[in-house]
Amino acid sequence: MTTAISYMSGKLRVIQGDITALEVDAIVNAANHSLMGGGGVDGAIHRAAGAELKAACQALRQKQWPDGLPDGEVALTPGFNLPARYVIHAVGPVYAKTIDKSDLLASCYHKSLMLVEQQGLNTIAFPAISTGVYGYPFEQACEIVLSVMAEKLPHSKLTATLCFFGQQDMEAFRNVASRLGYQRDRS
Ligand code: AR6
Repeated sequence: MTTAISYMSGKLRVIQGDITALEVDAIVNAANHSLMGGGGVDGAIHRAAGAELKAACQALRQKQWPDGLPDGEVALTPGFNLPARYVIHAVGPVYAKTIDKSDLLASCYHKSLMLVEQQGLNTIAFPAISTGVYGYPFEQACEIVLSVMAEKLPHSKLTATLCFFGQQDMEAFRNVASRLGYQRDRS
């Protein structure tokens, strides 16, 4: 885990590491429609949370989302064996060159922030949703994330963490933020 860098007067923290290790109120999972787990960060979260997480996701499917969780939608479960109290399962869009799905990716971030606020929570951490198996170009995804955070965080008591798995992703994020004029906080 690297030292965090911060933006937006400390409301947005950016780190490199494993999201399953974070002691925050809620971590966001880059899930799929089925909510039954998968590879990437989804697999890591299910492994670390334990079998109860899958059972909670099955219950969500039965009660609320019988046809699966749609793109851009989010759903809450406990974190079970994770240090995080809750997991927010968000389904990012599969990238397609010819269809603009930026609203669906923004929706994952926006709805996750709304959900933690509704729950009265203060801290939330996100992985880079859709930028792995789902193929969303990393820099485009960073632009979307920054715009949601800049719109939402200044008016909220939340602190959000972006948790990038690789050092290269962390560097790429810093470059995008700098290109778009987001200043790092002075430490
Ligand atoms: N902590 C933080 N970030 C991680 C971790 C981790 N432990 N593991 C991977 N990442 P992906 P998607 C990063 O593929 O593109 C799954 O099978 C990874 O480096 O996990 O939204 C689901 O079930 C990348 O930057 O999610 C879905 O079917 C980011 O997490 C599908 O993949 C997202 O990569 C979702 O694809």
